[in-house]
Amino acid sequence: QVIEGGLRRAIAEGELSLHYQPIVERDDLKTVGFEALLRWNSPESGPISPAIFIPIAEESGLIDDLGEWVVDHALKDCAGWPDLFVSINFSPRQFKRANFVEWLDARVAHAQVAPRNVQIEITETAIFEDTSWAADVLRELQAKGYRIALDDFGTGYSSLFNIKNFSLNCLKIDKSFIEGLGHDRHSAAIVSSVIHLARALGLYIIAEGVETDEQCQVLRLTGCSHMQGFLFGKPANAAETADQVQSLP
Ligand code: G
Ligand code: G
Ligand code: MN
Ligand code: NA
Repeated sequence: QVIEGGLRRAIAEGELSLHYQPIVERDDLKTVGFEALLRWNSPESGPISPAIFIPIAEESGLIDDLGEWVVDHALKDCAGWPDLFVSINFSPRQFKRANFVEWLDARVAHAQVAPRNVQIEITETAIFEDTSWAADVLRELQAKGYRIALDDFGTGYSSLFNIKNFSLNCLKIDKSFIEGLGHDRHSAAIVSSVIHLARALGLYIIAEGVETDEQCQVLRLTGCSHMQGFLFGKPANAAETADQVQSLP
């Protein structure tokens, strides 16, 4: 309740910000997009993680206002970049709002961003609770040109049924699997299988949490198409990101 009141004020009074982390392509490690990561710097408590306040926003209904704030700011920043995509996280409840597609389309049109430069990150729980409805929404979004990425792949109730039956463009392999590359044979086997599966299904892969050269090399050799992690860049604020973008080749 303390957090809820604080969050209401945070939206109104500019305590929120978005940080952007680069997503790079496998061959030349060129940046092709950024994931938007929400930050709340509370005057009383200091930085609070979205892992803590997003669930509270979901329960209290503040998630709609918060989600709108995130989408509008992410799109505004993306509009200033040269042909790079922005990857936006949506919680299950945001994704399930009535008229999600119309709502998003209106924001994207207003920001004058091409749908292909918008990647929608959803988790498995968002789509598997109400599969027929989610399937329709994802199909519609994909038809309009949005990129659909399944976030945290491998950590939830993943089932192969899901990736077969939903309109997806991308699987984001959770960092817990990448962490094990190089010393844990099971992680390596899982990562390699997921990469091959994704390729066979025509999906691209973003390996998350890449921190070492060794992990990067293993991923490249295995055919992973995209990577994200501290090795390529930490999340940086909008101004720093705009500078980074200027100096891209
Ligand atoms: O960046 P960090 O590791 O603190 O993020 C923690 C969690 O919060 C991650 O699961 C991430 O997906 C989620 N998250 C970050 N930004 C947003 C956002 O704008 N919206 C939603 N719904 N989740 C976010
Ligand atoms: O759930 P989601 O995948 O959206 O969360 C992404 C989170 O992972 C962000 O909070 C981001 O700060 C964090 N992250 C990004 N790159 C790395 C990394 O290389 N190592 C670790 N440990 N965390 C990372
Ligand atoms: Mn994510
Ligand atoms: Na993830």
